[in-house]
Amino acid sequence: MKTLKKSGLSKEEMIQAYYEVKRGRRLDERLWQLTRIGKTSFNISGQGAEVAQVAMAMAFEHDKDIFLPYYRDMTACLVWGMTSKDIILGSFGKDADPSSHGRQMPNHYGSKEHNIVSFASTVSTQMPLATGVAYAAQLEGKDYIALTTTGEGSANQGEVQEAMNFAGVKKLPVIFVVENNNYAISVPIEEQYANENMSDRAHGYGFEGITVDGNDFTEVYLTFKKAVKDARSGKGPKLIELKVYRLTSHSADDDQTIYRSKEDIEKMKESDPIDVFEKQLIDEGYLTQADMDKMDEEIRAEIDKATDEAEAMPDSAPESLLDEVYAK
Ligand SMILES: Cc1ncc(C[n+]2csc(CCOP(=O)(O)OP(=O)(O)O)c2C)c(N)n1
Ligand SMILES: [Mg+2]
Repeated sequence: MKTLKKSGLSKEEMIQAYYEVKRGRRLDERLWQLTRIGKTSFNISGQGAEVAQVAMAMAFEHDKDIFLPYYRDMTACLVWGMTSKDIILGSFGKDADPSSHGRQMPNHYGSKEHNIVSFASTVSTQMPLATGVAYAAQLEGKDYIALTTTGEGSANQGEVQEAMNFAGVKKLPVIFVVENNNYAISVPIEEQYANENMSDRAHGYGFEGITVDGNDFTEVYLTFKKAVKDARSGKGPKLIELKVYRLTSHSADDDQTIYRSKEDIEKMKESDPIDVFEKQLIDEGYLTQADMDKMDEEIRAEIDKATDEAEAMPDSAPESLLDEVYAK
């Protein structure tokens, strides 16, 4: 594992990275809790991928690059500019939900303000859209790039081939990411694909594919920094496979102990990437345990406040049901 120093990030940036990682975890725990007590209907969780998502998102320019995420990318969306309250408003389906005024499925984000394209539950439909966004950048002669993510199971959808093929042909400024967490709901990777690495597929489209340990903050950050530089300078797309953990069940609607061994789950939880990141931060002198405890308290308070405020907001008026669903 690479040291954090090797990332080239300043101390302030590294502390910010930790804040984002921890905020992602605590917010997800809150969303989970809200489903368990029946206050919200659904959660799908990125627990285990926060370190990779922060390292990935920090390599982009959020005020101009366009993010087309999938449902586990909440932590990356936070780095891109969304707030805890934005996310919770969506979960409660409140009128002030910036994604859709409560019309989208919970945990399906988007923010026009922050260059995040709202996604569908229909897996991988964001991939051809990202190719389209990158094609627009090329046609307009602008230097923004598109980042899009999906899961390793969803990477087998037909439209992923279409998205990558066209992006390769036109050398478009798009970065495709597969967050490989070993499972597509209950189906393990041995039953999903026969190639060794998901990233190997990139060669068939004429661009580079890279597999990275998603628990290695510096490695992920530097890989994306290079991919961003290449895409912005006209060198075309990349496919980056992030090997990550899925610490929770697929979503609030299943129980992973039914299809995953106890040992597998225990082993994964023992090597939680946040624990690894915290150890690195302490060993390399960025933060002390006391600093982290204080930050954690502040994050918990921020999320409590966001939850209370979001819950107290009004629902959308029933007569507005079809507003903003169809274009005028
Ligand atoms: C087109 C389509 N087929 C099936 C589903 C049901 N579905 C939702 S998530 C999922 C598994 C996705 O697994 P993976 O791509 O590995 O992503 P992960 O959830 O593991 O991050 C499936 C089959 C769907 N949403 N869309
Ligand atoms: Mg998966």
